Amino acid sequence: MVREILIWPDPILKEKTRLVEAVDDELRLLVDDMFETMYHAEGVGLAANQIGVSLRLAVVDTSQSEEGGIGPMVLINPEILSMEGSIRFREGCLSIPGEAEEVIRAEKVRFRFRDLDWNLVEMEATGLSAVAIQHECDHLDGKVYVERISSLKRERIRKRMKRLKEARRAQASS
Ligand code: GNR
Ligand code: NI
Repeated sequence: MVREILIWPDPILKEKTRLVEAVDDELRLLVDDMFETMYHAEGVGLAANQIGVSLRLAVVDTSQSEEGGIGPMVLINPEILSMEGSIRFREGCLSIPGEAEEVIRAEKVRFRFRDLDWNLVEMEATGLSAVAIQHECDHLDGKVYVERISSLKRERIRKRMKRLKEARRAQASS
């Protein structure tokens, strides 16, 4: 099922998510919905709290967007172990539709997560994949990329998101 994606700012997006304790059927269904929602929106990643579920869980698939990309991949309780280098990348976010801004990120990350079989997996990523991992881990810590840009740009985006939400509310009630 395609779920509704929360638009920033939203109190749920600001909360730090809680660790996943076990994989059960409910979690597997949630993961299915996250992939369906991400592909429907043509994103390269999606964090659970973007669909209103405050769990440390994300999906990523950069395989169609860059050579040697990663995914489809489920990240349960992901954490970044180390970062290297620097890259300026124009980021978008499904919770901030129609916007994109340059953000400075690490060019290479080493990260760890559990997969659906509860195996502990350690991996390295570079380029877009590294940016996506950092972007999703930010979400799971209650942070979005606009907190890494100038306040002038952020406040401009805040106004546009307010108008977007008002337009959607008007649409929904007509
Ligand atoms: O689809 C997405 N594209 C993207 C582009 C550049 C940097 C990060 C991203 S992640 C984003 C999907 C999303 O909002 N994930 O939380
Ligand atoms: Ni995002």
